[in-house]
Amino acid sequence: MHVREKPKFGESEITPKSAWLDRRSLMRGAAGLAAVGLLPATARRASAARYSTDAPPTAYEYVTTYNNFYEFGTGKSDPAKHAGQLTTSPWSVVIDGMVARPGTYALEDLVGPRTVEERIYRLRCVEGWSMVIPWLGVPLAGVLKRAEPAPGAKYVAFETLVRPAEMPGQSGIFQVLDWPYVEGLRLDEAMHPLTILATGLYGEPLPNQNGAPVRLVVPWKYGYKSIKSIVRITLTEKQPPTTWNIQNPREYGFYSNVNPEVDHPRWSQATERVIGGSLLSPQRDTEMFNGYAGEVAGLYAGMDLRKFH
Ligand SMILES: Nc1nc2c(c(=O)[nH]1)N[C@H]1C(S)=C(S)[C@@H](COP(=O)(O)O)O[C@H]1N2
Ligand SMILES: [Mo]
Repeated sequence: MHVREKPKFGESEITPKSAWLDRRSLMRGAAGLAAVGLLPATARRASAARYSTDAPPTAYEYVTTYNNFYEFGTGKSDPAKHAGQLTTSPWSVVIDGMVARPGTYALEDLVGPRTVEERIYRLRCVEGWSMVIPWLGVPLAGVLKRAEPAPGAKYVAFETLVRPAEMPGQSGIFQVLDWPYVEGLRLDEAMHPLTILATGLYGEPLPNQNGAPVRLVVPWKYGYKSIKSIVRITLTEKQPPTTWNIQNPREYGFYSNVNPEVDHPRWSQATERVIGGSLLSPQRDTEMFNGYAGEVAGLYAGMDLRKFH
């Protein structure tokens, strides 16, 4: 089950936009990250802004120390403590299954430098908290198109790295999940322009605890759909298995769309605790599809969202 920990944060810790814009340009100047293609091309900003929330981003410190990454333990602070040991370079991703051009792609070939955009998305965890994160990434659609999905392909399956030597949560007696961590989307969800493969946040490469070097971000779904440290993407005809659904099918469905009207069997999903938010109003109302109903509700026209939760 998802372990619901009470956040231990005290004071309000939302970063004013001006402050992180400064921080970002500092980092850009400093590290020459643009050269390795991890920073957004200015020309892409405009299209990226169309999808981004204008809510203030959560402080970098919270984004990178309050994480779920069970390969490194079930505690929120475990990933920040243990993920540093993960080797993330070189990294390649296998794209296979129902595609005309299957293969093993070096990360640099998968995520071309000029296509990286910044998207500010709220990550809404099924446990009832949320953060706003300035991601860097590329639309998944472009990556899939280059592999040329076959006409019969209907779903996309994703797989995380298995490397117990560097992922302490993958061995021992306290494991709650089966490895590899797996996720899936319907092909039309995967091709939606909101869906990205993220390679960075706050203007820098992804910290390991956030899923380095490449993770999925699907902003209208609960956080657990955003699979980290991806090594395989497989196009399939049948709906693929997904980790939390395997673990507890009653509590976690395939779709996992953020929906304030459909409660988790053990708690309400109507509101969420804003990590680092004001102590006076720590909760906000959860929005249908995490605020993207206008963009994605059409994907589910005619479906019973209680049944297909
Ligand atoms: N491989 C893998 N991916 C994962 C998880 C995990 O345990 N393993 N946890 C998920 C959950 S429950 C959430 S809420 C998000 C958290 O992302 P963040 O730590 O970058 O905020 O990652 C998701 N992706
Ligand atoms: Mo989550």
